[in-house]
Amino acid sequence: MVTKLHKSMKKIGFTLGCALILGNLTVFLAAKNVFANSINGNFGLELYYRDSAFQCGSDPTQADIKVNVYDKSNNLLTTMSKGDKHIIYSFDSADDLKFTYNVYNLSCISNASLRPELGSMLLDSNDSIPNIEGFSKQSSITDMLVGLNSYEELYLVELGTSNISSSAYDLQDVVLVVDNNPSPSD
Ligand SMILES: [Ca+2]
Repeated sequence: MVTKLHKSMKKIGFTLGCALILGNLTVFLAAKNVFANSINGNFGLELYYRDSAFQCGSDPTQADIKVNVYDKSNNLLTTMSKGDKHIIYSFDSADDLKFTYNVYNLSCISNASLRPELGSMLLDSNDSIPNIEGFSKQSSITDMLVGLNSYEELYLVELGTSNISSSAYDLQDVVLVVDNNPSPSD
């Protein structure tokens, strides 16, 4: 009787122990999932929608472009307007994200149209910035970055044409700056 009870207690203890270990493992895995690995001790990234320049032909009226930020599973993380900064804790690179663009305020594109990305470039801080003039006297990528002290990555977007020899292919229709050292006080 005593032995039987003892065995039952041991079994319960074993089951409880397994449940606790599994519980901890689940918490651990969940934590790993939420916080991306970081080499600098800070988690996540800050997106900064630095600038945009997009217009209809020679009409200098500028588009208002909203940037929708998704993860690779198509979960919408945020929608940004020019000048916005947004910290995302779950990812460490723009490479982990997807973007779509809604265009407003242009005569040649109906309001709120979803505009496809026809070209893009993700640069590290060590990469040289493409030397491309802005279309129809728009600021170039380099102009748009004047005064910016540092960044981890730059995400450059072309929404006008996929023809890389066209003067409209200026990769500054949307310029996103990625900081991998985000601080909530920034
Ligand atoms: Ca442009």
